[in-house]
Amino acid sequence: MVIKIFKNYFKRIFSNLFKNKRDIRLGFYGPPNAGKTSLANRICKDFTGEEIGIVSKIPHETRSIQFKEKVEISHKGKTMIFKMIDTPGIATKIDYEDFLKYKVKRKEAKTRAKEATQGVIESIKWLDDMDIVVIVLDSTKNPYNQVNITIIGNLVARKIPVLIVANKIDLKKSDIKKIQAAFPEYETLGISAKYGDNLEEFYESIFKLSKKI
Ligand SMILES: Nc1nc2c(ncn2[C@@H]2O[C@H](COP(=O)(O)OP(=O)(O)O)[C@@H](O)[C@H]2O)c(=O)[nH]1
Ligand SMILES: [Mg+2]
Repeated sequence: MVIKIFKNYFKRIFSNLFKNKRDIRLGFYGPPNAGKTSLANRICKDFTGEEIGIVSKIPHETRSIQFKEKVEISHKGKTMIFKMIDTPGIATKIDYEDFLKYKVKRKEAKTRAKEATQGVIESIKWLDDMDIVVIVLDSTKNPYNQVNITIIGNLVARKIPVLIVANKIDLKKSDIKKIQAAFPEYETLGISAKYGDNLEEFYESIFKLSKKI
C-alpha cells in the first residue's frame, strides 16, 4: 500500500517534469464533412510533407481515429511539436440509406453506417485525451444543432482549450457571424482548409491556446 502511494507520487512528479516535453495532442472534432481531414492534411502536408487521411464529399469518410505524431509546427520563429488527431465526424443519426445517393452499394453502405457509428463512439472516448481541440464547422451550415452543442458542452466540462474554426469561407453561402453568434464565449476563426486561407491566424491561435494547457 505505502509502496503504491510512493510509486504514484513519483510517477506524478515525473510526468509533470516532462509535461512540457510531451507532444501537444491536438484533436480535430466536428460534424461529418466539415473539413476536419482537409485541415489536418493541410497542416501535416505543410510541416511533414505527408497527409493524415482521405478527404471525400461522402460523409463519414473518416471512420476511425487517425494520428500523425511529431508534427513540428513553426510560426513566427517559434516551433512546437504536436500529435495531430483527426477524428470521425460526430452525428446523432447515421442511416445507411444516406450513403446510397453517393452510389455506394447497399451492402457497403450498411458496413459504412456501422463503422461510422463505431467511429462516433471512438471520437467521444478520445475527447479526454486531448490537450487542445479544434472544432471544425462548415460555415455554410446552420451551427445550432445537437451535435455542436454536445461536443462543445463536453469540452467545457473537461476544461479543454477550444478553438472554433468556421471552415469553407471560400464559399458564397459562408456565414462566420452566425457561428460567432452561436458560440460567443469562444474564439471563432474563419478559414478555408481547401485553399489555405487564414492558416497563419490559425497557427497563431493554436500557439496561444498551447499556453493554457
Ligand atoms: N469549398 C470548400 N470545400 C471544402 C473545404 N474544406 C473541405 N472541403 C470539402 O468538404 C468535403 C469534406 O471534407 P473532409 O475533409 O473529408 O471533411 P471531414 O469529414 O470533416 O473530415 C470534401 O468534399 C472537401 O473537399 C473548404 O475550405 N472549402
Ligand atoms: Mg474526415
